[in-house]
Amino acid sequence: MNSKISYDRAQLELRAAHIGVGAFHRAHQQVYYDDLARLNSEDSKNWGVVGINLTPPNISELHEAQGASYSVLTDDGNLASCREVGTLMRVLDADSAAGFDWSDIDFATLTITEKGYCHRAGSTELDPDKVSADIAFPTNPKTAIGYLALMLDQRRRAYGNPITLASCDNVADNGILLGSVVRAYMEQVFPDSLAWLDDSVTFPTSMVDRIVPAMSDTSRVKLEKACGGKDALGVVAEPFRQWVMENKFASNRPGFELAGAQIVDNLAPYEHMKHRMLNGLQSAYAELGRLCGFNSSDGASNNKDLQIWADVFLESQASTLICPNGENLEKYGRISLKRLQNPTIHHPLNQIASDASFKLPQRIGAPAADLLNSGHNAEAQAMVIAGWAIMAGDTSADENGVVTTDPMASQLAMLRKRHESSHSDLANAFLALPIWPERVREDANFAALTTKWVNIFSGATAVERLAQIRKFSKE
Ligand code: NAI
Ligand code: CS2
Repeated sequence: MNSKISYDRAQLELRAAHIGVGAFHRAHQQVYYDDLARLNSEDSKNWGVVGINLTPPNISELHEAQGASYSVLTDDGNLASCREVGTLMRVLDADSAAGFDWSDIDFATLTITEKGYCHRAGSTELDPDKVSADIAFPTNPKTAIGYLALMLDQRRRAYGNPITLASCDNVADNGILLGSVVRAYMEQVFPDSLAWLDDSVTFPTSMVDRIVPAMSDTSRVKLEKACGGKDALGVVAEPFRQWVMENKFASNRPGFELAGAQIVDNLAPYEHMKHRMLNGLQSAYAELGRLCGFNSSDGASNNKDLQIWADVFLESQASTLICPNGENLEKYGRISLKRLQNPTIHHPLNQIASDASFKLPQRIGAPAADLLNSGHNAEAQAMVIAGWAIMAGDTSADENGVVTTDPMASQLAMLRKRHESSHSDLANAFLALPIWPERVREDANFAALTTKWVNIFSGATAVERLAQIRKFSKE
């Protein structure tokens, strides 16, 4: 099926913005905007979006050259469906974004990656070292936080009208985080705008979900063949998508609920469910799957031993959750595993393992702390951390050239080298990183279990590791 743009794009008005026009944005938020335009409903049909990329790649000219539209191919192994998206009206790079007039923008989203918030991993605190250059030269910001603060102070406040800034990144409490780092930055650089900021800008938290692996040459060929032509911005994604947004808006906003999004007062249960079940399993397979010789999510999740382990892991993760309204955690876990088994979404484990220092705190550390606090041993979580300790900082490429990157990569590689002779020291060194909840860092039994699995995994073959994982799952 190939669904072309059916609405009059001349009706679109540049009323929304997005920072971080990556694969996920093009396959997720932008599809909701396009759905609204197709619905042609009076109060939401004309939301057009300006995209801003503050870091490479610069896709502005590509976007313009292909007529400001692109395709999204969704495929679940049974049905492939292609749709054109036309609501991304312009894309600006950092230089052109500096001069962009935000006066007509009511609503903005961000997907700038877990490390784009200039915060301390595992917290919502601004890390001053990561914004020191912007603090020194505030009118020439290089970070998203510096860019937003300058826009709010020098453009938005001047017009006085409120704005909603919604993070859509996979970080814990993403709206609280964005509000915290923007306010901490403005306290130092634009203190006279703080009262206006508190009155006129909101930062709702979102849970966003759709598996959108980085495009490869193979997926690009598949998309262009299925969608009928050259498309440098097209993306391949799974059919599943979900967007749950906190009901906290300062300004006019698109009626995303008309396109199936959920607007809720209590977002946390939805975020924790997704971060700990779907994302938690992805990260668990990124660590354990690679140790057992797999390089993709579907490869690991189709292995019988790792499926049986997933049941144990997901049950322990689910036991730390409050079930969100309308959800069933046991069913959500089954669907999560099924989604990862989708053979058409080749999701490299090295990509999922990237930025683990910013991902594992909410996916593994937080549930482990909750389990320990409720008297459980959190051994499945200890296994994932042990796997990370053995491989963190390893930048070797997989068979498709995909490498794992992490802002802490050199520090982690040094820890591994320094402690390669002692499994206990390696486990304790990783558990001492300031990214984990205190309960995890200080629990002697959890440290002993992490050491146990570092010892089991180190030096063992993939087959031996799988046998040990199978044994654990059956205990
Ligand atoms: P991508 O690599 O295609 O795009 C990354 C985007 O982030 C680019 O537009 C880049 O300009 C921007 N960016 C990167 N580092 C930045 C920084 N330090 N400051 C400002 N902007 C920066 O990645 P993709 O797939 O679009 O994912 C982006 C984020 O979306 C993820 O990190 C995650 O938080 C979130 N997400 C991704 C999902 C996926 O399946 N790919 C699903 C759910 C959420
Ligand atoms: C993945 C996520 O790379 C990763 O960190 O776990 O991008 C995951 O695919 C999405 O959160 C799914 O919504």
